[in-house]
Amino acid sequence: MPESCTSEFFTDEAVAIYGEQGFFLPLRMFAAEGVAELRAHLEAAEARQGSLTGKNRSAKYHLLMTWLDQLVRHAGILDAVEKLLGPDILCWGTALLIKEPGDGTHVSWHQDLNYWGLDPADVTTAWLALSPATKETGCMRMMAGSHLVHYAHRDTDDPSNLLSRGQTVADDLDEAAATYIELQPGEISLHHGNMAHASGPNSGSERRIGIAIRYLAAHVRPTDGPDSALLVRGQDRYRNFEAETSPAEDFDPAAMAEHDRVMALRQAVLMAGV
Ligand SMILES: O=C(O)CCC(=O)C(=O)O
Repeated sequence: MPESCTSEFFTDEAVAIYGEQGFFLPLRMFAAEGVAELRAHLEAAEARQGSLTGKNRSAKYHLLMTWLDQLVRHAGILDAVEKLLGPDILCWGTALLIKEPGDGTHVSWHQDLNYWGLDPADVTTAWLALSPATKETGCMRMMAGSHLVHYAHRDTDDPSNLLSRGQTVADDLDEAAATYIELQPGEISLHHGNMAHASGPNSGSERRIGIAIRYLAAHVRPTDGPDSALLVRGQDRYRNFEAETSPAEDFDPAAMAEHDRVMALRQAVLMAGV
């Protein structure tokens, strides 16, 4: 795992900004060599398995690949997350969010906690850019302050929407007020689980590669049936989630069997109420 940069850190002022707007960016985590190393791991996995992206944004690939397991435990990322969630932290999911140039994929306006079955809302996503995330390549857009509001959602049927059920905010949003979450390779943004966010298609000429890591404070509870998570820092005194285990090797048979089992739990949660 590459060294993290120590030149920038998540200051108390930055934490206050996160509290007000529900997101914060950028935090530089990796220098160019670190990004190249992570991207090489990801592209080797794609060469082996085929596309790893698609609609399953909670796919938990960190339970299958050792480099991703190390990334979700990365001290620099966890130091920032700890300032938001406290010392006891679970990783609930990872998603490889890749948009190929011109593939038309996008993400409609949504709030993650509307359908993740988690309470209370002490949930944050660290989104790491491994290529430029810009307006052109389809970076995320966020509505400052929307983490304090609950919007009604409806499901839509759009195959190019990366959300599993095309979940979309049903209320009118003032899209002109949205902030573009532009990131350079090696930078992360952090966003609250209730943040209203979306992203447009990639009209650039290079891949837009993001890795989203979903973190929970250990006191969060699953509300829609049994669920599982991986302890990545501190202690789990609550045991609200079945404990997940890290892979011994990439795609080893035990890890694949465990992944199948916990993804069945997850699928039931994500489809609850459909
Ligand atoms: O990567 C994107 O464009 C959207 C990501 C997203 O919706 C999320 O991380 O919650």
